[in-house]
Amino acid sequence: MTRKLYIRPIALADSPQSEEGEAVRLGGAMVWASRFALIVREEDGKVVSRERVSAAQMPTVLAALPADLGAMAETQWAGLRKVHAPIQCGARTIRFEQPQVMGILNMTPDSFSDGGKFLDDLEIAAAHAAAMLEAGAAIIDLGGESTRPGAAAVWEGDELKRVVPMVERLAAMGAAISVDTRRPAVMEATLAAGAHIINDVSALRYDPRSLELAAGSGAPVVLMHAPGKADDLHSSADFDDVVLDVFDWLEARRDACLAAGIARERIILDPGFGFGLSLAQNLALFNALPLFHALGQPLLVGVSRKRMIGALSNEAPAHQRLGGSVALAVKAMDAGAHFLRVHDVSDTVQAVRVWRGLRDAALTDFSQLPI
Ligand code: 9MG
Repeated sequence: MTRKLYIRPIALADSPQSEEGEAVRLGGAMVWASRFALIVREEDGKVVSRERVSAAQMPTVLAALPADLGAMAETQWAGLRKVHAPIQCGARTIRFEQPQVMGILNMTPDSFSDGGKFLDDLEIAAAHAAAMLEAGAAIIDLGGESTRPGAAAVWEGDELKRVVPMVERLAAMGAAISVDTRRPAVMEATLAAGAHIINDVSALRYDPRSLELAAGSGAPVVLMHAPGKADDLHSSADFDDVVLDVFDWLEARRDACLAAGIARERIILDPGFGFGLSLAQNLALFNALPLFHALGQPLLVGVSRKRMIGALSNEAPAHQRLGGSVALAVKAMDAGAHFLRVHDVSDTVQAVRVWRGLRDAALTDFSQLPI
């Protein structure tokens, strides 16, 4: 790696009429930014310069950069402002101008929050999925293998038995379905059964066949960062700078997927909160979410009921982390996240609606109305 440049939005606004002058819209979401930090770091990971630049100054500043940084900067500047095309999930169209809620359905005995609740009873699981859809979930994310720290790996045959019948039920309901799996055989069988999206917490690294399978399927893929090897996603990493390292990692995985033939419009990126990160690293990454728009892909955030909330709230157990989950969902929306992966769909959808109402009002000119 030679030296690299990053454009991090640092002043966000709820409308283009920012106090600080011209603002640009991030990732086609209802979020604008008027000021940015241009960060340069050397090959050894050291940050060597940081410069504050306004949206209005950006074209001039970028044009004056040396060639090696200029091209990178132009790509990121375009990525930050990219409006993402909707994705089609069967009859459902998922649009990105407002945050979309992805409801979690774990058909596992051991997931950290809802393990064992749905595994043995398809009817209870189907009723829970139907309730999440009715409450406003745009997508159901179905998993048959727990990704919590220390969870035992599942035999592929068992994973298939857990998820395929449920995919068929969800497809019959007309749901948009993503499947949380690391195994190409599970991806293939669930897509054939009616699933639409692959959500792989190993970012298609666990099995080398996944890249080819995903490319051939034409399905959208969620690539999540995890610092560990693909079979140990929770091992911690030695970061130079957690934010910039995760950015580089996601960029490299995105590029590997593009090289394997996955279309750009089908790639969704996810910083992977809670996977192998300390509390301080999770918080730094969360505060830096707007930077990830520079990768030019829709962003997914999964923090629902995670340990970082317990760590900040007197070790509250997973089922008592609703307040923290909604607080982080709102912060993620403020940062322009396109998808929120959550357990508590109706509470999160209510937060999305209130947030959206505020944003709509910020875009409305009330000056002509009587006081
Ligand atoms: C399966 N799973 C658990 N946590 C997750 C997260 O944060 N993101 C994604 N994409 N999947 C997750």
